[in-house]
Amino acid sequence: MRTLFIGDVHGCAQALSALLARLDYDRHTDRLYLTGDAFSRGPDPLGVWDIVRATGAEMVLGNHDDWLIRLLEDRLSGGTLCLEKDKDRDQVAALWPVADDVLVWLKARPLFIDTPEFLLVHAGVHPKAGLAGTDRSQLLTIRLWPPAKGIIGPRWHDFYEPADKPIIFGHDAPGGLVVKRRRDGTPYAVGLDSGCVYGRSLTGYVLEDDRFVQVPGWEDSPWRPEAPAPTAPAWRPGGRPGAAPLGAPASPNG
Ligand SMILES: [Mn+2]
Repeated sequence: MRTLFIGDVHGCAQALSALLARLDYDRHTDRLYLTGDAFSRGPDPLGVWDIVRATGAEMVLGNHDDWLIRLLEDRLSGGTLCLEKDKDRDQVAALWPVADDVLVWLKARPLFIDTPEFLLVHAGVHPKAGLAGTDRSQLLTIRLWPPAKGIIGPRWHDFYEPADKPIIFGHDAPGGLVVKRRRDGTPYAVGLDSGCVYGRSLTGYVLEDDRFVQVPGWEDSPWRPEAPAPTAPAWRPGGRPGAAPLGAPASPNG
């Protein structure tokens, strides 16, 4: 039994499909977890939904998923909220044939998944107070620490004390891939949003093997990166023998 994590897919069904193939994903022997923000912004949210159903993937709720719940509820009750922005309108239109099912599924997504082997959240946790001291908004959107708006500055995980199990998260495409390790080399914080929808890459992580696998993101992405290239994260390819990422771009944020 393997435990697989995949970063923010954002409607990039083709990349998700390619990554599952690269991971040799097998529904019967693998547990699959997504970091949230599955559908929005990208070219094929309906294709992502098909893959979610086919794989039985688990997922924590992301801030875009939270907003999608509002959009779908509004539209299903005759509202026009989704018409205000192109990306919202397109996403709801693509998912409309399965809107009822998607809504039921999204509303059942937890804010965190806490197991003996890992803690999975979308954005992060309060670095001092831990999960118990983290509110809903922080679980969905935290990036910087001390808390601030924007995308430039130290991250919450820069102040996070290693726990007995790794915390896995997404949400921070500007920050890119994050791997923080203890002195013995084992990871205690793993950030998997490598900017798939911005044309960078989609990242998977195999917990038992401490192995990263990447595939190219949305090639025709019209979205510019949210920020200039950030400083390199604590990226250590080959932290263990055989742990080198497959298909990693020349730059961890590339
Ligand atoms: Mn997010």
